[in-house]
Amino acid sequence: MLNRATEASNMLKEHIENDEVIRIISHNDADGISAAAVIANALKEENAQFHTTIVPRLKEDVINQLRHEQHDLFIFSDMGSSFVKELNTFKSDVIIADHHQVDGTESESNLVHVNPHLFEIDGSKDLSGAGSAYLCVRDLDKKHFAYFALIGAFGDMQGQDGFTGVNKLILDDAKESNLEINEDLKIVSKASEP
Ligand SMILES: [Mn+2]
Repeated sequence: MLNRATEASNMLKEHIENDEVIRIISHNDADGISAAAVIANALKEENAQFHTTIVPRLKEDVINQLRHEQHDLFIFSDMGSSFVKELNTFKSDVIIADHHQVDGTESESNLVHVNPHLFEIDGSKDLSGAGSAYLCVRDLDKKHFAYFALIGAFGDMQGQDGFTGVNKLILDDAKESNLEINEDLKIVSKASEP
């Protein structure tokens, strides 16, 4: 999983060095917005340009619209794993950083697919979309943005009884970057989402 994320980091690095506008598409929930935030903040820190769009769900018409945009790298976060077949046909590079179910489609060489399900990791409890997105920038010396991944995970109702799996690794990154941990009110719960 971490090796796959490193492949994504390397792809990202190459496009940052080429000074391109990197295209980010993400989901409109807490996890998806946190996923876009971690990538956008990482890019901003690298003085890279980016264009982010938040969509309620990825549909074929959205993909077909994006296909005609002149970008060399598209990043789909907290979505995209069920559209590998369509995204394989993009002429540009593509990174998918998702945690939803995968359909078994193999990725073409221009597509890096980061998803816990590909590595038998539970994407409903051990890694969120924001977590997958974080792993894609982690190698760019971005451990101080680990908190976005935890916000995403929590928004996705993961870590209700403590973070486990890859989320735990991310929590350790956050602690390493001096994140303070306090007992406080839960902002979301499985029973209700005030
Ligand atoms: Mn999610």
